[in-house]
Order: sequence, then C-alpha cells, then structure tokens
Amino acid sequence: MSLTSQEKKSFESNGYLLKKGLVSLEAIGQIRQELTDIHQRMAADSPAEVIVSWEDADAPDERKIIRQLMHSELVSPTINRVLRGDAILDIVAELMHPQVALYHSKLLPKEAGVGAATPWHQDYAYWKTDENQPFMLNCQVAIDPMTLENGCLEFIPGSHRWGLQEHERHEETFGVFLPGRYYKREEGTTIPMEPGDGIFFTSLVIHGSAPNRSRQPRWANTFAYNVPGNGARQVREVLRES
Ligand SMILES: O=C(O)CCC(=O)C(=O)O
Repeated sequence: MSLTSQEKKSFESNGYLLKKGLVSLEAIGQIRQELTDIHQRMAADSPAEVIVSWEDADAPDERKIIRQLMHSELVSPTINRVLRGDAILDIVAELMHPQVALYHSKLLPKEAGVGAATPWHQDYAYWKTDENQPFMLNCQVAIDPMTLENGCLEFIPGSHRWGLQEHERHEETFGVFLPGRYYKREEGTTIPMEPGDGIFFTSLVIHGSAPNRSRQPRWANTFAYNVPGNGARQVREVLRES
C-alpha cells in the first residue's frame, strides 16, 4: 500500500491529494535538460502526434511560447519513463482502479511574465462522451517551484461531489470553463509545490490557476490516467492489467 488511510480519506473528502517528493530530483533535472529550447524546437518543427497550443499564436516563430504541449512523452524520454513508473502507478491504482491506462501526458510550461491563467473548470467537461464515466485521474508533477505568484494549481475542496457543472466556451482561449474566467476564490485552496512534488486530482474537482506575473517560470506536467475500456478515445495505452 502506498497510501495511508488518512491520505485516502483526505483524497475522498477533497478530491485531490498532494504527495511530496513523488518524482526524484534527478528525473526532474533530466526532464529540464531534454526540454532545452523546447519552444523554439516545437515552433520550427513538432513531431506529427504532438499537439502544441501557444500563448500567442500570432507571435513570430522565434518568439512563440508554448502554453500546452500534448503528448509530452514523445519529446522527453524521462517523462515517458516517469508516467509508467510504480511511484505514480501504485497510487493511481489505489485511488482510481487496479487497471490503469494512459489517457495523455501534457507539458504546461507557464513561462515567467507570459503564462496565462487557467480559468476554473472540471476536466470532465472536456472529456465527457456518451461512452465514458468520470473515472479519470490526473497527476500533476512540478518541474519548477510552484507558488500562487507563478500560477500553481488551486482547487475547490469537495467540489468533485457537486456533479458536472455548466461550462461556457471562451472564444479567446482554447477551452470550456466555468462562468467568470479566473479570479481568486475565497473557498479555493492554493497548492504550492516543490520540484518533484505531485498532486493527484479527480476529473470532477474544480480547479484553476492564476497567470504567471512573476519572474519565475512555472513548468509542470500533468499525466491523465483512465480505466481501460472507459471510452475508446480516452485510452491511449494500457499500462497495468491488474
Ligand atoms: O497547470 C495549470 O495551471 C492548469 C492545468 C490543468 O488545469 C490540468 O492539468 O487539468
């Protein structure tokens, strides 16, 4: 068992669980190295399957900054190794289901001074289809120190029990969000993290993050896991049979 009963209770009650030191600092250093010049490299030429969204899509290539890089395991062998390692999968198996599939891995390099806010949302608002249920579980791993100032994750504790809320589509961003975009919510809990820390959170817990107005980058990578068979498009690769 990789979790205490206290940790499991906390996860069930809040919809998220912080694990300090989940990924080694050596692995975090390797990820940083493998992603050197990632903005320029992806602007020049990105692998076919990698999907990049930019902070400013109209910026010239040499000044383009990645907002989100989907399928980050294809650009970093260490990310690919970490997402299938026992340190994370043992916990996913306990919190989600003994059988584990990869849904996706995305790099979120919220760069100093330019990284945009992520408005409050539930991930299942993006992921819901007629064939799936909200079993998916995220694990966001900090690559840089993450603070409120550089836009760490914030959660509404217990909101995973409210069911799927009505979301609206914003023209100027790439997603669906709860009304009101990002603002500091009184009932929100800020989760600062150190490099290597990881936060597990359900697909229904409401979360968001402030813009990075600081001078410090805030790189993070979110792994999304699913139960095999829970929707065809939401299963990229089965990682654990039982
Ligand atoms: O990293 C962020 O600020 C937002 C990430 C997020 O919403 C997610 O991984 O689901």
